[in-house]
Formats: sequence, C-alpha cells, structure tokens
Amino acid sequence: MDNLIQKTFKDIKSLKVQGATDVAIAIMQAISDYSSRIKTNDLSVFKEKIKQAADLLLSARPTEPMAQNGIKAVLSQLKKENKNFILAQDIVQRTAEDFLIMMADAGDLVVKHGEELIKNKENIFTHCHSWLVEQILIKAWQNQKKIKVYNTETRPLFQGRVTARELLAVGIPTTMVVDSSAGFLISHHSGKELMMDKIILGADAILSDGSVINKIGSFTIALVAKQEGVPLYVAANLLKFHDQIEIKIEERSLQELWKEAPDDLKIINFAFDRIPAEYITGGIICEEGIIKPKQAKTLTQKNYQL
Ligand code: RUB
Repeated sequence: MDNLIQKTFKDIKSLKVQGATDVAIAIMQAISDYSSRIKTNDLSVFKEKIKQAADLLLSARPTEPMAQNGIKAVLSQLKKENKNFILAQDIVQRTAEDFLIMMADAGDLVVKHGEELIKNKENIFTHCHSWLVEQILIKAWQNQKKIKVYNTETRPLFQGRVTARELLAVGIPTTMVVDSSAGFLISHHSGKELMMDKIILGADAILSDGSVINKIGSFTIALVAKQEGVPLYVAANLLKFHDQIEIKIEERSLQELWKEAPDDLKIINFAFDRIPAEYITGGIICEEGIIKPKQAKTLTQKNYQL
C-alpha cells in the first residue's frame, strides 16, 4: 500500500491525528492526494486501489461517521464514471474537496452558534479534545467573554492536555481535573465557585434517535449534569449523522491502560460512549443553530444527501 496512505492510517490509529474533524480531514486529503499518484490507465484497477485505500483509512477509527460519509460520497460519484480514467481521478479529487468545503462551512456555523450561547463570566466544562468545542471557546474569549474552562485530562491518552494547551495559548483560564472527579466538580457539593454554567462536549456521531457518541466518560458527565440541572450541549455538525440507532464502539489496545498488566487481568478499553438524547438537555449546536437532538435526522436530510 502507498506510503502516504499508510502514514495517514498510522497517524490516525495512534491518535497523532485525533477528533472527528481532523480525522475526516486527514482521510479526505489522503484519498484525494493518492488518486493523483495512482499510475495506471485501467479504470477498474484505479477504482479498486481507491477502495482499498479508503477501507484501510476508515479502519483506523471505526466510530467516525463523518469520515465514512465523506468516503461514501467519493465512492458513489466514482462509481458513475465508467470510461475515462482522467475523469475518474478528477471526480475523486473534486468530491473530496467539496466534502472538505462542506465540513468547513458547517464548522464555521457551529462555532458561530456555539459562541453566541456563551455569556460573560461563565464557567464551562468540557471533556477530551474537540476541535469544534475548542474553537467555540476561543471565539467567545476573543469576543471579550471572560470565561473559565474546566476540562478533564482524558485518560488513557490525555487528549485533555491538547485542549488545555490550546486554550491557555490564547489566555483562557483553564483548570484540569482527573476524569473521575468530573462528577464531583459538576455537582453543587464542590462549592459555589465551581458551579458550572454549561457543559459543552464534542461528538463523533449523531445517531438517528438523537443520541450522540463521544469520548468515553461523556455519558457519566451527562448523567451528573442532568441530576444537577447543568445544561449539556453537544457541538457537532450534521455531517456526523449516522442513520442507525446503533454504531460500533471502537475498542482500543489494552496496552494503553497498562503495559505490564498481569497476564490474567482482563482490560476493556472503550474509546467512546453514548449520550442518550434526553440527556442532551441544552441541545445540539449544529449548522442550523441549537436544535433538539430528535430534530437531527430531519435536519440532516434537509441539508445533506448522506
Ligand atoms: C475525540 C472526541 C471528540 C470528537 C469531536 O476523541 O471524542 O469530542 O471526536 O471532535 P479521540 P471534533 O481523541 O479518541 O479522537 O469536534 O474535533 O470533531
């Protein structure tokens, strides 16, 4: 397999590239770039190579519908070209580019609507590293909203450090906690100073019943948020829609938890969990504004052909 495709696969698998947005960008760019380098005049060989590369790239993170939707668009357009190899190459590049533009436009709207939600002096809690959530917080800060952000370190791979670094780089006061203290921190028992005004999480997938999939630990955060009456928002564009009520949850290497674990120890390392729609009490921040999770399916169908 092509070197660049393999490198992209490795970078995504190892989480050097992480978060639904960056994963989808890396996959669409890699497939577009690859198509220009395939040396053959045989259209069926070209199609087969594109398909193999796409399958490999998507296998790096199985719970990423936005990347899957992008590749689906490329493959279905490619299927329509049956004569000309040059045209086929062009189709792959154009469809990938169009999808990236759609993602960027949708992302801009999510950031705009998310920023409008945030008020001066709010305490905001987030988890893991979501590019969209990070951009919402940065935009709010740039618009003079003196927020404080609390975030989790996000074990076992510490993506919370990425969030913390990015927020600190623009000057946002940021406080990190271990994942297991999220519940207590959000609860009123941690004291008045630490009352959260909002929780904003990212998402890898929006399912057809309006529930969302995000970094493991999100469900627990949502449970506490509901119990404590703290509104929970999910920032995600509708290109992450997966038209099913179930999705495969990625399980990652056991080594990430404990390299020298005793042989008899069983370890489960889920990458994501599910927030049921009724726990997304604030709503989903998407291209259309702040929507109720149950509206996601209809609005996705209105906006996109996924
Ligand atoms: C990242 C994560 C993010 C979503 C959304 O998990 O759960 O909240 O992917 O990200 P991981 P974005 O680190 O395992 O990839 O807003 O960037 O699309």
